[in-house]
Amino acid sequence: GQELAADMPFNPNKPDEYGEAARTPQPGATAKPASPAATGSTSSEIVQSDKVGSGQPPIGANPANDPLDRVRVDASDRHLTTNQGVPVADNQHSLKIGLRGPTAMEDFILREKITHFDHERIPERVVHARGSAAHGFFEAYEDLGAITRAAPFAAKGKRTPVFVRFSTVAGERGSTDLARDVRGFAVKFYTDEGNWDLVGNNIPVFFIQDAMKFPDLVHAVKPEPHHGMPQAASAHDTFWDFASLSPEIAHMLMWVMSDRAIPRSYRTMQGFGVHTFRLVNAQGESQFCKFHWTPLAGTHSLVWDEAVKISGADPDFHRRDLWEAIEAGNFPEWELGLQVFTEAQSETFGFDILDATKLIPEELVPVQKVGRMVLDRNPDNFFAETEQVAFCTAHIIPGIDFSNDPLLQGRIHSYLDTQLSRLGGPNFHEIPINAPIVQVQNNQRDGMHRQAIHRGRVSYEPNSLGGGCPFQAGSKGFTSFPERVAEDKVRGKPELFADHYSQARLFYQSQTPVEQAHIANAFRFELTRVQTVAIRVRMLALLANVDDALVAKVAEGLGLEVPDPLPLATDAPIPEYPPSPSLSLLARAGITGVRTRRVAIFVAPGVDAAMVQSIYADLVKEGAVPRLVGNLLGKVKAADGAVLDVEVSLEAGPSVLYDGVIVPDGAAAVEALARNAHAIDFVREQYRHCKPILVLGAGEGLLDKAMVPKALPDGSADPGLFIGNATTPDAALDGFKLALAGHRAFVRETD
Ligand code: HDD
Repeated sequence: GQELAADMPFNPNKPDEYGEAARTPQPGATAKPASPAATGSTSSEIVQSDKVGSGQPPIGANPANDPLDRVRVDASDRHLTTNQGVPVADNQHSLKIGLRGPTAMEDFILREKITHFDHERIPERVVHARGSAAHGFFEAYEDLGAITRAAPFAAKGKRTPVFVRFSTVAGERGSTDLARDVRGFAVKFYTDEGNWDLVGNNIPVFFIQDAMKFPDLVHAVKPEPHHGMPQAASAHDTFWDFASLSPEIAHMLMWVMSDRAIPRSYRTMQGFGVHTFRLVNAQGESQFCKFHWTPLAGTHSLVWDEAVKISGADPDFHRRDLWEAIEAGNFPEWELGLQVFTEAQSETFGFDILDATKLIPEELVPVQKVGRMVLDRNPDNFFAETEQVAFCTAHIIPGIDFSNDPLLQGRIHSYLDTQLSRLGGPNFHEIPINAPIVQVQNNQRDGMHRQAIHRGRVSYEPNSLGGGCPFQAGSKGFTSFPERVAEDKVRGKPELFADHYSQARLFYQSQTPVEQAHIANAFRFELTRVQTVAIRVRMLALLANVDDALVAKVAEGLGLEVPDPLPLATDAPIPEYPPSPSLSLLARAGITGVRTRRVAIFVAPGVDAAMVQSIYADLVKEGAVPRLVGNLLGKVKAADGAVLDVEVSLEAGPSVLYDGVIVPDGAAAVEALARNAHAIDFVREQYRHCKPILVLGAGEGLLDKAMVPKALPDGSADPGLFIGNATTPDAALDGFKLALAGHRAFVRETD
């Protein structure tokens, strides 16, 4: 097993962290990672910038990383020092007056170490506290100069460095990755015209329409304030109390109760900028735009029972998955799509494009693919990069502008404001992960933790003593789109914002029956956890405006009658939409093949070693991640006398951590496995969670022991179950791989 595992690819951008190189001390206190060109990295193409301020940093290559080299610290082969650089002889014993006496006040080494430790936490993000991030690049497919002057789209093939952080919303920093929740999808583009942050989610709409309500929403979903429960869960009274009193939430609830809220991986989620933004070209002409990220790996999710169990088996499941995929050289990739439309077009839509609870169906405005994003390097340090990165919706660049979406307008304030307390002051832009790759020059001065050493006596404008510098960039600089506005100052919202249900209905009715069933089950589960019956009833009254079949199913699940629907907030005509297949997760298969799918191959004494080795090698060749799973760690003697290493024990690697299972031939092995409840549970759960199962020769016996049905209830063949004989396993293996690529056989679902 270990020999085969050594064949696995590794991240060529980090050669120092593997094998012999990892044990060889680096020269110098600050080690420069080997350049991508030297390591043969696939992302090493250097594209020279052609925009304002160009000529300075080359764009491309394992981007964003070179500017960070100046702060990367490597202590290999170096002695210990204090923070003042004083060599330390002993930092394991405090300074005492006699070995059994009191500690001396003068022990500055002890005091520095403890003081630093006492202050090493910063406040967690008020939302999206738990996240994982990676470096990579964005590459434009074409020059979009006709519609935007934004730097990343300036030329075909141009690469712009990015840092991307994925997150859950409600849970605290140490909570599980597997909560039913929206996932954050925040992208920082380090462009040659400054940083652009596209701070989106994996769902294209939002819970509320106005930033004014955001604190209410977050207070409702976070743990209840009297006892601090539940952690990372919306299934409690305060959330559903708020939801049932906020009909504008209806559309978002459909998405959050769908499998979108329990992704299989960050690598298999779509991302969305949510709001309508503006694109502005060099002539100052503007169109509206929605941003879409589509994963090449397809859109795949977990099933709820599985998510609950992974929370116990590996609460870092998504973090680990992202990390391991990048380390293994399976760089996750998304395509960026734009929905571009004019103001005149938007007036025909029948909904308001400033309403963040509405999406623009792809049938109405097609998504135009304009580039791809590849994540090819893990951070070196979680705190310095992933924790300290500060995304702000206010960070836009020439060529991109805001719309008047009142949710977006409030966000423009909130993100900058929150960094002041989270990162401790107004100089957070100087923290290396937040620093733009272009030079920053202005007359802002001082403040906590200032790093820059500004030269000269001029820190004001206008000035003559500094020759008028830094001078304004004029037409090359950011210019707000001069939208004409002449209105009364009022608190309120436009009439079209009051249609809360037509797009909720569109989403639900665009789902496949399997997905619809999962949505109904999720409502049932969440509302079952709610203790106040009146809240359950009010939620049903809300759902009664969405879809009759849905509300009937949820009501039945709760043992309640369907109540009268909530009164509508508008009698204006409501748009009717034909179903939009692009809203279904199952509609986006993505790349076919088994790349990055995790497969457990059961081994126990007496297993057919040749079969195991050949299947293992075959799966590795196709980019899958096979693991030899057995009763205990250690050596296993195969039927032919060969010895295999068990890589993971059944106890440490339960079914929910694998996308498929293979039980090879070997009567004695199957007998040994059948005596272990973990093995029986494993096979049963693979079956229950609709995952592909391959049994070969005597391996079939484990299905019998686990009482797994070998056909569907109507007698037809189970499309995810493959039973092959020991001598010619190839056809069954091929079928298994095809099913693994398709992910799940939902026809057998019984939950
Ligand atoms: Fe927000 C963080 C996404 C509405 C206020 N938000 C945050 C992050 C993401 C989003 C991905 C984490 C960024 C990271 O990884 O560091 N938020 C959204 C989306 C929204 C949205 C897609 C609606 C379309 N957010 C929203 C509103 C407000 C905020 C309406 C306030 C008025 N969001 C914040 C915040 C956070 C944040 C409090 C917490 C930590 C941070 O900003 O840096 O400012």
